Amino acid sequence: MSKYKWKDLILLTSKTDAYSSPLACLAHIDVNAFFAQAEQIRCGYTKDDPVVCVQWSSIIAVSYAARKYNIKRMENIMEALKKSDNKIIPIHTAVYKKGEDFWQYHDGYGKWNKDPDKQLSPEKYKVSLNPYRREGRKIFKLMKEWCDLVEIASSDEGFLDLSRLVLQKLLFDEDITNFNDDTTQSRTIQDMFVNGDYNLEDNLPPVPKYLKKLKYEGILYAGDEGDNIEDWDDLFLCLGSIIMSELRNEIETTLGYTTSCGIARTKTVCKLASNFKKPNAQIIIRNSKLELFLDNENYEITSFWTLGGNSGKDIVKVLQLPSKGSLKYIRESWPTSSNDLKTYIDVKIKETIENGEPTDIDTTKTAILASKLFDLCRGIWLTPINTRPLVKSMMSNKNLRGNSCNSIVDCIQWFDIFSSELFGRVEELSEEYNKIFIPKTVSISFITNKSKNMTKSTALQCRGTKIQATDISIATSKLINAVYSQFDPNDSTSFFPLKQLSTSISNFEIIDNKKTVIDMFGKQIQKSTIIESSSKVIETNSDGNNQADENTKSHETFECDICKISFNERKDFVEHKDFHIAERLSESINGRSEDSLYLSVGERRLLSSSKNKVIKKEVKKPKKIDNKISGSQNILNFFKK
Ligand code: DCP
Ligand code: CA
Repeated sequence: MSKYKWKDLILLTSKTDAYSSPLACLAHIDVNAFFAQAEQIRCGYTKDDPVVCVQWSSIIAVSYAARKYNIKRMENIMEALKKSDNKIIPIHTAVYKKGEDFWQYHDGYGKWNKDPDKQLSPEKYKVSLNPYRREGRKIFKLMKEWCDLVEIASSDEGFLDLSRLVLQKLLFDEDITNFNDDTTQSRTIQDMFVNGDYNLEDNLPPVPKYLKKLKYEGILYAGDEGDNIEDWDDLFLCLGSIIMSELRNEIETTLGYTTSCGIARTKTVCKLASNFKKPNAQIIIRNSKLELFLDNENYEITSFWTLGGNSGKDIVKVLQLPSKGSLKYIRESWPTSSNDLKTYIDVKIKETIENGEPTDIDTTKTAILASKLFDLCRGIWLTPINTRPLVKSMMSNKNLRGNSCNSIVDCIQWFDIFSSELFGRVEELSEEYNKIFIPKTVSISFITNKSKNMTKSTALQCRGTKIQATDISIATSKLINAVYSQFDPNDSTSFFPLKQLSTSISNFEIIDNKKTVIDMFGKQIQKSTIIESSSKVIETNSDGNNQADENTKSHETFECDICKISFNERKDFVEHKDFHIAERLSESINGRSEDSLYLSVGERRLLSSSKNKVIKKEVKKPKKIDNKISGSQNILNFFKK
């Protein structure tokens, strides 16, 4: 007889509960050196070419071929080139150019290029990660075509619940069912399942001999010479390894990416296992080898991704766990249940607080913590696979250097980029869910020259059936204009140059003709409140205090501070302001002269000192370049490829 019951097997059919079955088969998959591989594939290099992906002067992803030169992430590209005797191949990320609303690659350009015009300075450009998001989406799309439950954990990592796939393979895959050459097995598990001939509390029959002959794909951790399939949990992990090998092969043959993968019963162990051997490998951890894996590979409490930060360190300190062998220590000190561990945690927290030491451990949740630690150190902490949570907000940000944002026009030029980027991301979201997403709120945040953090938000007006980049850029331009107009015009240096600037959109309305939002996202969605069209300024002082201030108090009359005309009706005044904004936007595109109404003090001084020189910008003409993108419309077409 198997030690598992029919109910454990039947649980695998449930998308929501399969993770809690001892027969669950999960996987974690991680793309190797993701950004570097994306560039290697895009530029037609091979896996043996030592490609590195560069952002300004830092290396942000290192291919495995380049790792042979002992190159590390965040290393300076010039030093890395020297270290590798110019063997590594640097490729800069795609960039937006200030004043243009599309990203493109400038291959060959970067810090290492001797021509100063080809060095891609952060003052004039903004990095675009769109190409990696696009590649990531292609990879996840393949995963989702195979598997009914995929959690996108980051841009290049995902968890898969293979439980239904393995069950299906066992019951219906002819390669497996016809594998039966054991005629003494008259009542196979397949027949019993199909005929409903079982009781949930009954133990499963033993794994038939013919199935025990199946071979794992990949590296079986601590695999034995002989019998590696003792019970149904092993068999399911073995079937899972066959499925993941096929899926990873398909990712590599169709998209070009190598991946690393971990296959086990729980997400935490899958994640450790996929990291165990890189690149291009998969590791299977049987339930019977979980503790061996954790102990022999020297994992600690802080090795788990949920405890990798300060919370893990806090636990080790407060519970006075050994810095090495913490998992074995917990297992051996509290062998039977988590209750004693909870008592110990409570005592230690009390001592810590009495000693006046800070701790972030929640004293009201020590039972949950004890149970988590008890299970984690045995490799059986169960966590569900969640489909991606509904996005709440999106941000596009730029850390500004020098004088790269020294006027309202500069702000508008950066806002154009942010708007185009955010528009692209809203489109991606719409494509992913096949719904229309309309952000209802837009905010700008910035840090002034005097290090003042400010955020200002407003309702986002969508003038068509879906949001457009210009809706966002107009709203953000209005916002910055409103804030700037409140600053003392004689003290423009306290405002410009800005040190940081960003746009965020949030409060998404989701439009679907057939389904309600609740149908689509269940409890994840909160009833959205649509913000009134009044603007709200939240200023953060250097001491961190927030001061909220409604800037739309009612007045009897409204006066335009640009042309000094008065209005009795607020709506007429707003319309009039919109006219100025439109005019200002037009100037930002077509150039402006000294007599413009919209010059800051600094700009006016600059223009008059340069003897009526007109700041002239070329009218935007999207360029079309190989594998490069031009214009938001084309970005869309590119995504649809
Ligand atoms: N990334 C980044 N800055 C960081 C971490 C990551 O820009 N501090 C980007 C570049 C990476 C990608 O995210 O290519 C994925 O991050 P990973 O941590 O998965 O690292 P890699 O995929 O590059 O390498 P590995 O093969 O070790 O997973
Ligand atoms: Ca990775």
